[in-house]
Amino acid sequence: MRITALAGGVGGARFLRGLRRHLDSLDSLDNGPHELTVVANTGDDITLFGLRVSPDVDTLLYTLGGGIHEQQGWGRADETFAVQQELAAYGVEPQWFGLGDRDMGTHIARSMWLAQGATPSQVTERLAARWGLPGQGVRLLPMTDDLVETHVVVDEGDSERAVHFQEWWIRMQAKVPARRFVVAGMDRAAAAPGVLDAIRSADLVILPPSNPVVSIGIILLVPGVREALRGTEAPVVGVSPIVGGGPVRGHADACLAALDVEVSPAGVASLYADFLDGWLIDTADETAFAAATRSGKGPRTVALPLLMKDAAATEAMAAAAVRLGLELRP
Ligand code: GDP
Ligand code: FO1
Ligand code: CA
Repeated sequence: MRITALAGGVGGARFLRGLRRHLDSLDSLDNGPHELTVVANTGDDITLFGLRVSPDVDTLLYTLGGGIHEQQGWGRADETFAVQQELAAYGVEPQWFGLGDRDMGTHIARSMWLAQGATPSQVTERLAARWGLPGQGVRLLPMTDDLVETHVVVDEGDSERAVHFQEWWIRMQAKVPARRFVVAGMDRAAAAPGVLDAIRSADLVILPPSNPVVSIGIILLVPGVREALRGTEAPVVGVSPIVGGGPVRGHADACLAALDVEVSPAGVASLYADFLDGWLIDTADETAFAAATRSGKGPRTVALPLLMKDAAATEAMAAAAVRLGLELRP
Protein backbone atom coordinates (compact mmCIF):
# COMPACT_ATOMS: atom_id res chain seq x y z
CA MET A 1 0.00 0.00 0.00
CA ARG A 2 1.20 3.51 -0.82
CA ILE A 3 0.20 6.07 1.78
CA THR A 4 0.76 9.81 1.41
CA ALA A 5 0.45 12.16 4.39
CA LEU A 6 0.56 15.97 4.68
CA ALA A 7 2.22 17.01 7.92
CA GLY A 8 3.34 19.83 10.18
CA GLY A 9 5.66 19.28 13.15
CA VAL A 10 4.91 17.67 16.49
CA GLY A 11 1.32 16.43 15.96
CA GLY A 12 2.10 15.14 12.48
CA ALA A 13 5.41 13.55 13.42
CA ARG A 14 4.11 11.70 16.48
CA PHE A 15 1.15 10.34 14.53
CA LEU A 16 3.33 9.27 11.60
CA ARG A 17 5.75 7.45 13.90
CA GLY A 18 2.72 5.49 15.15
CA LEU A 19 1.57 4.89 11.59
CA ARG A 20 5.02 3.61 10.62
CA ARG A 21 4.93 1.17 13.55
CA HIS A 22 1.42 0.05 12.62
CA LEU A 23 2.50 -0.58 9.02
CA ASP A 24 5.46 -2.61 10.28
CA SER A 25 3.09 -4.81 12.26
CA LEU A 26 1.00 -5.29 9.10
CA ASP A 27 3.98 -6.09 6.86
CA SER A 28 4.37 -9.56 8.31
CA LEU A 29 0.70 -10.42 7.61
CA ASP A 30 -0.28 -8.22 4.73
CA ASN A 31 0.98 -7.64 1.20
CA GLY A 32 3.69 -5.24 2.44
CA PRO A 33 6.13 -3.56 2.45
CA HIS A 34 4.13 -0.37 2.62
CA GLU A 35 5.48 2.96 1.40
CA LEU A 36 4.86 6.19 3.25
CA THR A 37 5.40 9.56 1.56
CA VAL A 38 5.28 12.56 3.89
CA VAL A 39 4.75 16.06 2.48
CA ALA A 40 6.05 18.56 5.03
CA ASN A 41 5.03 22.14 5.68
CA THR A 42 7.89 24.57 5.01
CA GLY A 43 5.94 27.77 5.72
CA ASP A 44 7.39 27.77 9.27
CA ASP A 45 10.94 28.06 7.88
CA ILE A 46 13.03 30.98 9.04
CA THR A 47 16.57 32.30 8.54
CA LEU A 48 18.32 32.96 11.88
CA PHE A 49 22.00 33.87 12.33
CA GLY A 50 22.42 33.24 8.60
CA LEU A 51 21.13 29.66 8.98
CA ARG A 52 18.04 28.21 7.33
CA VAL A 53 15.86 26.53 9.94
CA SER A 54 13.02 24.24 8.87
CA PRO A 55 11.20 23.30 12.10
CA ASP A 56 8.52 20.99 10.74
CA VAL A 57 10.94 19.07 8.48
CA ASP A 58 13.38 18.70 11.37
CA THR A 59 10.68 17.60 13.82
CA LEU A 60 9.66 14.89 11.33
CA LEU A 61 13.30 13.84 10.80
CA TYR A 62 14.13 13.65 14.51
CA THR A 63 10.86 11.98 15.54
CA LEU A 64 10.93 9.30 12.83
CA GLY A 65 14.71 8.94 13.16
CA GLY A 66 14.85 8.58 16.96
CA GLY A 67 16.62 11.84 17.83
CA ILE A 68 13.71 13.93 19.11
CA HIS A 69 13.41 15.53 22.54
CA GLU A 70 10.39 13.45 23.56
CA GLN A 71 8.82 15.70 26.19
CA GLN A 72 9.29 18.92 24.24
CA GLY A 73 8.20 17.40 20.92
CA TRP A 74 10.67 19.42 18.85
CA GLY A 75 14.47 19.82 18.92
CA ARG A 76 17.08 17.21 19.81
CA ALA A 77 17.34 14.95 22.84
CA ASP A 78 20.41 15.57 25.06
CA GLU A 79 20.70 19.11 23.75
CA THR A 80 23.09 21.85 24.92
CA PHE A 81 23.01 25.59 24.13
CA ALA A 82 26.66 26.71 24.12
CA VAL A 83 26.48 28.43 20.70
CA GLN A 84 23.31 30.33 21.56
CA GLN A 85 24.91 31.50 24.84
CA GLU A 86 27.93 32.79 22.90
CA LEU A 87 25.61 34.64 20.51
CA ALA A 88 23.76 36.15 23.49
CA ALA A 89 27.08 37.34 24.94
CA TYR A 90 27.64 39.25 21.68
CA GLY A 91 24.14 40.71 21.91
CA VAL A 92 23.07 38.87 18.76
CA GLU A 93 19.28 38.71 18.30
CA PRO A 94 16.84 37.05 18.37
CA GLN A 95 17.09 35.16 21.63
CA TRP A 96 13.40 34.15 21.76
CA PHE A 97 14.09 31.29 19.35
CA GLY A 98 16.05 28.54 21.09
CA LEU A 99 18.60 26.83 18.84
CA GLY A 100 20.51 23.96 20.42
CA ASP A 101 24.01 22.89 19.47
CA ARG A 102 23.06 19.51 17.99
CA ASP A 103 20.11 21.04 16.16
CA MET A 104 22.45 23.76 14.84
CA GLY A 105 24.43 21.01 13.05
CA THR A 106 21.34 20.30 10.95
CA HIS A 107 20.90 23.99 10.12
CA ILE A 108 24.57 24.38 9.17
CA ALA A 109 24.43 21.33 6.87
CA ARG A 110 21.17 22.54 5.31
CA SER A 111 22.44 26.09 4.79
CA MET A 112 25.75 24.90 3.33
CA TRP A 113 24.08 22.52 0.86
CA LEU A 114 21.58 25.20 -0.17
CA ALA A 115 24.46 27.64 -0.74
CA GLN A 116 26.15 25.00 -2.89
CA GLY A 117 23.05 24.89 -5.09
CA ALA A 118 21.14 21.89 -3.75
CA THR A 119 17.35 22.24 -3.69
CA PRO A 120 15.38 21.87 -0.45
CA SER A 121 14.20 18.47 -1.76
CA GLN A 122 17.79 17.33 -2.24
CA VAL A 123 18.80 18.71 1.16
CA THR A 124 15.87 16.94 2.84
CA GLU A 125 16.82 13.68 1.11
CA ARG A 126 20.38 13.96 2.47
CA LEU A 127 19.17 14.75 5.98
CA ALA A 128 16.63 11.90 5.83
CA ALA A 129 19.36 9.44 4.82
CA ARG A 130 21.25 10.20 8.03
CA TRP A 131 18.08 9.58 10.11
CA GLY A 132 17.37 6.27 8.38
CA LEU A 133 14.03 7.21 6.83
CA PRO A 134 14.54 5.44 3.48
CA GLY A 135 15.28 2.20 5.36
CA GLN A 136 11.87 2.54 7.07
CA GLY A 137 10.12 2.98 3.71
CA VAL A 138 9.54 6.67 4.45
CA ARG A 139 10.06 9.36 1.80
CA LEU A 140 10.07 12.91 3.20
CA LEU A 141 9.33 15.71 0.74
CA PRO A 142 9.19 19.45 1.43
CA MET A 143 5.91 20.85 0.05
CA THR A 144 7.84 23.16 -2.29
CA ASP A 145 11.43 23.90 -3.29
CA ASP A 146 10.60 27.60 -3.49
CA LEU A 147 11.27 30.01 -0.67
CA VAL A 148 7.98 30.57 1.17
CA GLU A 149 7.35 31.91 4.67
CA THR A 150 4.14 32.21 6.63
CA HIS A 151 3.65 35.69 8.05
CA VAL A 152 0.96 36.82 10.46
CA VAL A 153 -0.81 40.14 10.07
CA VAL A 154 -1.52 41.70 13.47
CA ASP A 155 -3.00 45.00 14.63
CA GLU A 156 -0.62 47.89 15.19
CA GLY A 157 -2.42 50.98 16.44
CA ASP A 158 -4.96 51.97 13.78
CA SER A 159 -2.97 50.07 11.19
CA GLU A 160 -1.49 46.58 10.85
CA ARG A 161 1.87 44.92 10.38
CA ALA A 162 3.14 41.49 9.41
CA VAL A 163 5.49 39.43 11.58
CA HIS A 164 7.12 36.11 10.82
CA PHE A 165 4.97 33.17 11.95
CA GLN A 166 7.63 32.06 14.46
CA GLU A 167 7.72 35.49 16.07
CA TRP A 168 3.93 35.43 16.50
CA TRP A 169 3.90 31.83 17.72
CA ILE A 170 6.89 31.89 20.07
CA ARG A 171 7.63 35.49 21.10
CA MET A 172 4.00 36.65 21.16
CA GLN A 173 2.68 33.21 22.21
CA ALA A 174 -0.15 33.83 19.68
CA LYS A 175 -1.69 36.20 22.25
CA VAL A 176 -1.85 39.12 19.82
CA PRO A 177 -4.89 38.34 17.64
CA ALA A 178 -4.02 37.35 14.09
CA ARG A 179 -6.00 39.23 11.42
CA ARG A 180 -4.86 36.87 8.69
CA PHE A 181 -2.01 34.65 7.53
CA VAL A 182 -0.03 35.56 4.43
CA VAL A 183 2.41 33.16 2.82
CA ALA A 184 5.19 35.23 1.28
CA GLY A 185 6.41 33.66 -1.97
CA MET A 186 3.45 31.30 -2.44
CA ASP A 187 2.19 33.16 -5.51
CA ARG A 188 5.38 32.14 -7.34
CA ALA A 189 5.77 28.69 -5.73
CA ALA A 190 5.34 25.26 -7.28
CA ALA A 191 4.91 21.90 -5.58
CA ALA A 192 8.22 20.11 -5.03
CA PRO A 193 9.06 17.16 -7.29
CA GLY A 194 6.94 14.12 -6.45
CA VAL A 195 4.40 15.92 -4.27
CA LEU A 196 1.41 16.05 -6.62
CA ASP A 197 2.15 12.59 -8.00
CA ALA A 198 2.34 11.17 -4.45
CA ILE A 199 -1.20 12.45 -3.79
CA ARG A 200 -2.61 11.37 -7.16
CA SER A 201 -1.09 7.88 -7.17
CA ALA A 202 -1.57 7.01 -3.49
CA ASP A 203 -3.80 4.19 -2.27
CA LEU A 204 -4.62 6.25 0.82
CA VAL A 205 -4.06 9.89 1.78
CA ILE A 206 -3.89 10.73 5.48
CA LEU A 207 -4.10 14.11 7.18
CA PRO A 208 -2.57 13.56 10.64
CA PRO A 209 -3.67 15.75 13.57
CA SER A 210 -1.54 18.68 12.41
CA ASN A 211 -2.50 22.33 12.75
CA PRO A 212 -5.28 22.81 10.16
CA VAL A 213 -4.35 26.44 9.47
CA VAL A 214 -0.59 26.95 9.70
CA SER A 215 0.57 23.38 8.92
CA ILE A 216 -1.89 21.53 6.66
CA GLY A 217 -3.60 24.79 5.64
CA ILE A 218 -0.32 26.09 4.23
CA ILE A 219 0.40 22.87 2.28
CA LEU A 220 -3.10 23.18 0.79
CA LEU A 221 -2.12 26.59 -0.64
CA VAL A 222 0.73 25.11 -2.71
CA PRO A 223 -0.50 25.30 -6.31
CA GLY A 224 -2.02 21.98 -7.41
CA VAL A 225 -2.19 20.32 -3.97
CA ARG A 226 -5.87 20.98 -3.29
CA GLU A 227 -6.79 19.95 -6.83
CA ALA A 228 -4.75 16.75 -6.46
CA LEU A 229 -6.61 15.93 -3.23
CA ARG A 230 -9.96 16.55 -4.92
CA GLY A 231 -8.95 14.49 -7.95
CA THR A 232 -7.19 11.51 -6.38
CA GLU A 233 -8.98 8.18 -6.36
CA ALA A 234 -7.45 7.45 -2.98
CA PRO A 235 -9.67 8.00 0.05
CA VAL A 236 -8.56 11.03 2.07
CA VAL A 237 -8.80 10.36 5.82
CA GLY A 238 -8.13 13.02 8.46
CA VAL A 239 -7.50 12.95 12.21
CA SER A 240 -8.86 15.82 14.30
CA PRO A 241 -6.22 17.91 16.12
CA ILE A 242 -9.05 19.34 18.25
CA VAL A 243 -9.98 17.15 21.20
CA GLY A 244 -12.61 18.06 23.79
CA GLY A 245 -13.28 21.36 22.02
CA GLY A 246 -9.68 22.65 22.07
CA PRO A 247 -6.20 22.01 20.70
CA VAL A 248 -4.17 19.34 22.50
CA ARG A 249 -1.12 21.63 22.38
CA GLY A 250 -0.15 24.85 20.66
CA HIS A 251 -2.34 27.69 19.46
CA ALA A 252 -4.62 26.15 16.82
CA ASP A 253 -7.53 27.94 18.54
CA ALA A 254 -5.95 31.34 17.81
CA CYS A 255 -5.28 30.25 14.20
CA LEU A 256 -8.87 29.09 13.63
CA ALA A 257 -10.20 32.32 15.21
CA ALA A 258 -8.35 34.34 12.55
CA LEU A 259 -10.29 32.40 9.89
CA ASP A 260 -13.59 32.71 11.81
CA VAL A 261 -13.78 28.92 11.96
CA GLU A 262 -15.20 27.17 15.03
CA VAL A 263 -12.62 25.46 17.27
CA SER A 264 -14.09 21.98 16.94
CA PRO A 265 -13.67 18.84 14.82
CA ALA A 266 -16.61 20.09 12.71
CA GLY A 267 -14.89 23.45 12.19
CA VAL A 268 -11.64 21.77 11.10
CA ALA A 269 -13.51 19.33 8.82
CA SER A 270 -15.19 22.32 7.13
CA LEU A 271 -11.72 23.46 5.97
CA TYR A 272 -11.26 20.10 4.21
CA ALA A 273 -14.88 19.67 3.04
CA ASP A 274 -14.11 19.54 -0.70
CA PHE A 275 -11.87 16.46 -0.49
CA LEU A 276 -12.28 14.75 2.90
CA ASP A 277 -13.75 11.22 2.78
CA GLY A 278 -13.09 9.98 6.31
CA TRP A 279 -12.71 11.81 9.64
CA LEU A 280 -11.53 10.58 13.02
CA ILE A 281 -12.82 12.54 16.02
CA ASP A 282 -12.38 12.01 19.74
CA THR A 283 -15.22 10.36 21.67
CA ALA A 284 -15.39 13.52 23.82
CA ASP A 285 -16.52 15.49 20.73
CA GLU A 286 -19.04 12.96 19.41
CA THR A 287 -22.22 14.66 20.63
CA ALA A 288 -21.20 18.18 19.58
CA PHE A 289 -20.04 16.89 16.20
CA ALA A 290 -23.33 15.08 15.55
CA ALA A 291 -25.28 18.24 16.44
CA ALA A 292 -23.12 20.38 14.15
CA THR A 293 -23.40 18.05 11.15
CA ARG A 294 -27.04 17.02 11.18
CA SER A 295 -27.38 17.26 7.39
CA GLY A 296 -25.80 13.80 7.14
CA LYS A 297 -23.52 14.96 4.34
CA GLY A 298 -19.81 15.14 4.88
CA PRO A 299 -17.08 12.58 5.59
CA ARG A 300 -17.69 9.16 7.14
CA THR A 301 -16.82 9.82 10.77
CA VAL A 302 -15.52 7.46 13.44
CA ALA A 303 -15.13 8.43 17.11
CA LEU A 304 -12.34 6.96 19.24
CA PRO A 305 -9.79 8.17 21.81
CA LEU A 306 -7.45 10.56 19.97
CA LEU A 307 -4.82 11.42 22.57
CA MET A 308 -1.32 10.24 21.58
CA LYS A 309 -0.38 9.57 25.22
CA ASP A 310 1.93 6.66 24.40
CA ALA A 311 3.08 4.46 21.52
CA ALA A 312 0.15 2.03 21.84
CA ALA A 313 -2.49 4.79 21.84
CA THR A 314 -0.86 6.44 18.81
CA GLU A 315 -0.65 3.15 16.91
CA ALA A 316 -4.33 2.51 17.63
CA MET A 317 -5.20 5.90 16.10
CA ALA A 318 -3.09 5.15 13.02
CA ALA A 319 -4.68 1.71 12.69
CA ALA A 320 -8.14 3.31 12.81
CA ALA A 321 -7.16 5.76 10.06
CA VAL A 322 -5.90 2.93 7.83
CA ARG A 323 -8.99 0.81 8.55
CA LEU A 324 -11.32 3.66 7.65
CA GLY A 325 -9.29 4.31 4.48
CA LEU A 326 -9.61 0.66 3.42
CA GLU A 327 -13.38 0.76 4.01
CA LEU A 328 -13.67 3.86 1.85
CA ARG A 329 -11.56 2.47 -1.00
CA PRO A 330 -13.45 2.63 -4.33
P1 GDP B 1 3.55 21.80 14.98
O1 GDP B 1 4.01 22.16 13.61
O2 GDP B 1 4.66 21.41 15.89
O3 GDP B 1 2.62 22.80 15.57
O4 GDP B 1 2.74 20.43 14.81
P2 GDP B 1 1.53 19.99 13.86
O5 GDP B 1 1.00 21.11 13.05
O6 GDP B 1 1.91 18.74 13.16
O7 GDP B 1 0.47 19.58 14.96
C1 GDP B 1 -0.06 20.49 15.87
C2 GDP B 1 -1.42 20.01 16.28
O8 GDP B 1 -1.31 18.70 16.81
C3 GDP B 1 -2.06 20.85 17.36
O9 GDP B 1 -3.14 21.56 16.81
C4 GDP B 1 -2.50 19.84 18.42
O10 GDP B 1 -3.82 20.07 18.87
C5 GDP B 1 -2.38 18.52 17.70
N1 GDP B 1 -2.03 17.44 18.61
C6 GDP B 1 -0.93 17.37 19.40
N2 GDP B 1 -0.98 16.25 20.14
C7 GDP B 1 -2.15 15.62 19.82
C8 GDP B 1 -2.79 14.42 20.28
O11 GDP B 1 -2.30 13.69 21.14
N3 GDP B 1 -3.98 14.10 19.71
C9 GDP B 1 -4.57 14.89 18.75
N4 GDP B 1 -5.74 14.49 18.26
N5 GDP B 1 -3.99 16.02 18.32
C10 GDP B 1 -2.81 16.38 18.85
N1 FO1 C 1 9.24 26.40 19.81
C1 FO1 C 1 9.19 27.23 20.88
O1 FO1 C 1 8.12 27.40 21.44
N2 FO1 C 1 10.31 27.88 21.32
C2 FO1 C 1 11.51 27.72 20.73
O2 FO1 C 1 12.49 28.30 21.15
C3 FO1 C 1 11.60 26.82 19.61
C4 FO1 C 1 12.79 26.55 18.97
C5 FO1 C 1 12.83 25.62 17.91
C6 FO1 C 1 14.05 25.29 17.29
C7 FO1 C 1 14.08 24.36 16.27
C8 FO1 C 1 12.91 23.75 15.85
O3 FO1 C 1 12.93 22.85 14.85
C9 FO1 C 1 11.70 24.06 16.45
C10 FO1 C 1 11.66 24.99 17.48
N3 FO1 C 1 10.44 25.31 18.11
C11 FO1 C 1 10.41 26.17 19.17
C12 FO1 C 1 9.20 24.68 17.68
C13 FO1 C 1 8.58 25.26 16.44
O4 FO1 C 1 9.17 26.39 15.93
C14 FO1 C 1 7.10 25.52 16.59
O5 FO1 C 1 6.49 24.72 17.53
C15 FO1 C 1 6.41 25.23 15.34
O6 FO1 C 1 7.01 25.69 14.20
C16 FO1 C 1 4.99 25.74 15.41
O7 FO1 C 1 4.32 25.07 14.49
CA1 CA D 1 4.88 23.91 12.57
